[in-house]
Amino acid sequence: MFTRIDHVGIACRDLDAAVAFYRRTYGFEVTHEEVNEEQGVREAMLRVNGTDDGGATYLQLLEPIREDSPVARFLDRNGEGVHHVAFGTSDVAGAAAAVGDRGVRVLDERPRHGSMGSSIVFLHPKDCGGVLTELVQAAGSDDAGESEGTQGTAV
Ligand code: CMX
Ligand code: CO
Repeated sequence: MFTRIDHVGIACRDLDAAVAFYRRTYGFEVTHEEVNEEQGVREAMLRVNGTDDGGATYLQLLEPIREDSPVARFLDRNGEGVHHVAFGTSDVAGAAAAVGDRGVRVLDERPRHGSMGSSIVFLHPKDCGGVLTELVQAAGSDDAGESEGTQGTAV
């Protein structure tokens, strides 16, 4: 059902400073930057491995764009640090339904828009041993296609 760690999400106060740290310390480069209004973040994706087949792994650096966003609340409570882990799947709707059937609260009724055209769903951290968990279907790796697609059922 899950094929890889898609990314680790890291909350930061200053995205440009965080990007500079990861570049200078590890040599990671930004492959994508965007503002996701719905999620309330400005974000950068830094590719850690080199595959181009939808199976890559990233660090996702997250800076809040408004005070009432999940990342802003996280920073207030915890300061900067690891915010979530994201597992990759080729069918995010099917995977979310399967995990939901196992008693984990799925926070998104239907997949939402994520980084780089992906489709994403979050799971409640209190049902995941304290780890905010995201399920990700990369763009183009689909059984199900766009965010609202549900025809893929293979999990
Ligand atoms: N990791 C682990 N636990 C977390 C957490 C996190 N990132 N964020 C909140 N919690 C915990 C809190 O510590 C709190 O625990 P206690 O009740 O023991 O104090 C509990 O969850 C509720 O926290 P809260 O601050 O009252 O609740 P929020 O209103 O912040 O909601 C959550 C928490 C997970 C439902 C919300 O953050 C959410 O919906 N997240 C999903 C969306 C998201 O995070 N988007 C940004 C990333 C976008 C992307 O990756 O593309
Ligand atoms: Co994420």
